[in-house]
Amino acid sequence: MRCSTCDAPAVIDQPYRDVHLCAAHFRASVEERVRREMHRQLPRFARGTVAVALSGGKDSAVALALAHRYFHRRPTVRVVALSVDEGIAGYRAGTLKAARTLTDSLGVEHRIVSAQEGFGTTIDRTASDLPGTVPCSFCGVWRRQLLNRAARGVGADALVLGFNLDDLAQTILMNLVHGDLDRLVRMAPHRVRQPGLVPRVAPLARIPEREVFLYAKLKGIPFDHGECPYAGRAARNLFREVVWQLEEAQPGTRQALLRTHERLVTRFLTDEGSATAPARCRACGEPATTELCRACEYVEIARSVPSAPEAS
Ligand code: Q46
Ligand code: ZN
Ligand code: ZN
Repeated sequence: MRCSTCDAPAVIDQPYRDVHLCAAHFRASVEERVRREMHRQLPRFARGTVAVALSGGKDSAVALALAHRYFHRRPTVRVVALSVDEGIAGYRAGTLKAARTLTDSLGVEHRIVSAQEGFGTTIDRTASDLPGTVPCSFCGVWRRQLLNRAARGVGADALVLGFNLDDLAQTILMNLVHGDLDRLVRMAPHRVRQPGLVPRVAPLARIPEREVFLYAKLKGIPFDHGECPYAGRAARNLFREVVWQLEEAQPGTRQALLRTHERLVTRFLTDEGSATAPARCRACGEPATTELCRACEYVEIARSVPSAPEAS
């Protein structure tokens, strides 16, 4: 296969655009899509702090590398990487190490916050105390809140997330299937400011997962290949499979889901004036749509069962 632009050997095909690209044109196409997306989601951002959520996996590593590339010529913009240690043995230590390798190589400030400090427990402990539950439900909610607090703590004006096109297409489909319009409107990337929430941007929104992986490989961006031991239990797996099958049968499905979402949000904002403004949680003061935020609700559930003694 040859590059559709310059005839050099192709390294990837993009069936949704019906083209093949060589390494140089592929890298340029990723960088240009991310640059445009960053500009669209953070218009005229020339001064302030941008936090980047960095797990140490490929997506967040590429998001940080490209955010650094985008902002590094603007000395008035500070980029800070934020990592969350949820307490997952055999997994998180490796990803945090990769995260540190990347921040050191870029010269980016790096802070780590933990579920233990924030919520007094870990995902491992919760998974063993509540064997019938899906650890990812707790993990996702707690991580979101820890990142929001940490981003506020460093005075961030925006929080960059490594969500790629596949992630977003899956989330959109999940929320549609669950009929959860509120969550559909509130999901990142954020179009309106919500009190107490650092606006989340997703510069990889137009980049399919396999292209993020290839870009990281071609650029030699360090990331950890490990898989979380709880990943097999995630509710998202079904939607990953469904989106993948739809994309195979009908290239461009993921982009179509993204466009549908953008139009729905536009329509919703026009009709309602603004996105649902969250109130504050009565326990922790973080933004919440109910009296008690979901992070605190999960802390109460986790505390309601006596913890098994720690293995030594
Ligand atoms: S870390 Fe947490 Fe993921 Fe592990 S427990 Fe699930 S959500 S799979 S990104
Ligand atoms: Zn080419
Ligand atoms: Zn709360």
